[in-house]
Amino acid sequence: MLASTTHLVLIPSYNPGPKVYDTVRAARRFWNPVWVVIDGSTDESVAGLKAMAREDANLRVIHLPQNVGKGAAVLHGLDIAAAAGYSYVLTMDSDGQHPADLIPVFMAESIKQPDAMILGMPVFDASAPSIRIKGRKISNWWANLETLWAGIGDSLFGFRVYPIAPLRIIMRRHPWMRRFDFDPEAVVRLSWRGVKAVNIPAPVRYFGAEEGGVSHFNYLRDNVLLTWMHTRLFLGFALRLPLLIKRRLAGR
Ligand SMILES: Nc1nc2c(ncn2[C@@H]2O[C@H](COP(=O)(O)OP(=O)(O)O)[C@@H](O)[C@H]2O)c(=O)[nH]1
Ligand SMILES: [Mg+2]
Repeated sequence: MLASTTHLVLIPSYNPGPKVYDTVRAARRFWNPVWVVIDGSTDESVAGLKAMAREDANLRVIHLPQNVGKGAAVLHGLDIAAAAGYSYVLTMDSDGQHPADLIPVFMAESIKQPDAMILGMPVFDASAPSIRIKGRKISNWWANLETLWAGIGDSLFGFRVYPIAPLRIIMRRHPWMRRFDFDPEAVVRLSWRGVKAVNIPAPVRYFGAEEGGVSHFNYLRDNVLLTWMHTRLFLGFALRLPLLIKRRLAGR
């Protein structure tokens, strides 16, 4: 597969467990190039991923020695991608939960609609913990209110194509968005900047520990973080309300 010069796959990875190798291999099968940002992992994936990159010129592994959080790890990748001339990244998790086979579909949509962000709409199977689905509904409700129902299908799903330039501007201005609060804050703020959301259904899987599933979601810590994030966004929403109403009335 010829390397894209505009779109790359960016995988933030923090102690991802054994599924990381298949995940990266699958991403490479469906896209070229693929970059992994190792976010201060302390497991064997550091050596394992570096070994994979030595065998594959189209897989780049960027190693952050300290854990900085998902948002900060993605931003690190965005800065390097922008310097290398890329305009879009498809972000996906390193733990096998996201459907690598849909990468070409999401990328094609982004190429067709270059002003849009392409968002995965999670299709859950029976493996999804109901508490996570409920929490998601709350975050989605807030994100839709904060954007006056501008079309965000899912606020939290990390399988999506972001335009790099506006996202870097937003992240430089907003020092939060560095951890688990990255994905929802990114879509809401991009929507405020006029970036349209295109939603595409994408299956998501939750693996049990016995299948090699790993999650670093901490129910209390991350829900506090998400609540604080929506409080910030709600204040931003109140300030932008006249603009958002004007846009809605103009049908944009
Ligand atoms: N939770 C967490 N994930 C990180 C961090 N840095 C990078 N990630 C990556 O972000 C993705 C989502 O994290 P995960 O723990 O799987 O969250 P979940 O899928 O919502 O349960 C994975 O690819 C992680 O490897 C970090 O500091 N914390
Ligand atoms: Mg996960």
